[in-house]
Amino acid sequence: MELLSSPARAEHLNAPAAAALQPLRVEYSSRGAAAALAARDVLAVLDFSPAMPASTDPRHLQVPLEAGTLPAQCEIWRGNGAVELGAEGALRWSSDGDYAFVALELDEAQFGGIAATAQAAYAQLSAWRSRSATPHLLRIWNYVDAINLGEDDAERYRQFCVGRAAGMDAALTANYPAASAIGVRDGHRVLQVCALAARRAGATVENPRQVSAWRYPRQYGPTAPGFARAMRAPAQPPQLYISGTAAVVGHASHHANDVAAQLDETLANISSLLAAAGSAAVLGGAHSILKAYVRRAADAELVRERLHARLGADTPLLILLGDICRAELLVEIDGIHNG
Ligand code: 3EB
Repeated sequence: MELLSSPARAEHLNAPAAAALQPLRVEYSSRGAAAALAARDVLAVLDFSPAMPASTDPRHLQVPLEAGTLPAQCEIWRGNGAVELGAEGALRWSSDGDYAFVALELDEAQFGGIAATAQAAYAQLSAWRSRSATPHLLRIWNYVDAINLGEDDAERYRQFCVGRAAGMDAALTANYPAASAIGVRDGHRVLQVCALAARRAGATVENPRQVSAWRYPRQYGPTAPGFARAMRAPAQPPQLYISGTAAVVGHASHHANDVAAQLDETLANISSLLAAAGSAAVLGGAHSILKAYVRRAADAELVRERLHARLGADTPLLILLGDICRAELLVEIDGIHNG
C-alpha cells in the first residue's frame, strides 16, 4: 500500500507503455562515414572502413578491424531527437536524451599495460555513467590489440578482464551490460571501449546453454569476464542486444579447428538466448542485424555464405576480421534482434 501511494510508483503502474523508449535504429552502410555523420539524427558511426584521417567528430569511432568480405561498411546508430555532444576527459559522448553513445580510446603506454588501462577506462565510464541523464549501460564493445598475446593468466584478454572488473562501479557489477571483447591487430596498443547507454534500465538475459560468464571457473583466468549474455532494451517494440556469442557450451569451447561447426554451435547458442529472452521472432531476416568476427581471413566467405543460408540472404551482416578472446575460437557473432 505504501508503495502504491507513492506518486512515482503510481505513474509507472498507470503508464507502462509510455515509459518505454523508442528502439534505437541501427543499420550498416557502405556509403562511408562522412555521409552518415552529415545526418542530424545520427548518434554514432562505428567505422570499419579502411583508415581515413583521424576524425574529431565525437560520434565517429574508427575501429581498426578489416572487412572479411567486401564492401567495407560502417554501423550507424540513429536516435530519435536532437543530438547533443559532450566530452569529459578522454571520454566523449553523444545523446538524444533517451540513448547515448559513449567512447574512450586510451593509450596503454600511459597507464602501464592492458589491465591498468582497462581499469582506467571502466572507472571513467562508471564516473560518467553515474552523473549522466542516461546512466544505464546496456551494451559495451571492447577492442583490444593483440588480445591473445601472453601465456595463461598473462594473456592480454585475461589481464583486460582483471582491469575491467577493478574499474566497474557497483551499479555495473550488479547488472553487467551485454558486451563483446574483440582483438584488433594493428599493433597500436590503444584500448577502445564504446557503449550504448539509456535513460531507462534494461534487463539482463542469461543463456541456459552457457555458464554465465561472470561464473566461469578459475581455469579461464583470475577474474571472470563481467558481461551478461544479452540485454533486453527498455524499448517498445522490443529490442535485444546480443553479446559476443561463440561456440562455448557450459563454460568449454567446442569444435576446435572447425569453423562451420563453431558457427552452428554459435547459432544454437543465440537461438537459446532468444528463447530465454522471450523473443517472439526467430533470428535473421529483417529482425536481426549481426556482426561476425572471423579469426582467419580464409574463413570469411564460408561464414558469410553459411549465415546467409541459415538466416536468410536479407539479414544485414557485417563480416570483420578479428581475434576472439579464446585462442581456439574461430568465430563470434554479436548483434541486435528486434523482437
Ligand atoms: C565467451 O562466451 C566468448 O569479455 O566482454 C564474448 C563476449 C566473450 C564478451 C567479454 C567475451 C566477452 O566467453 C568471449
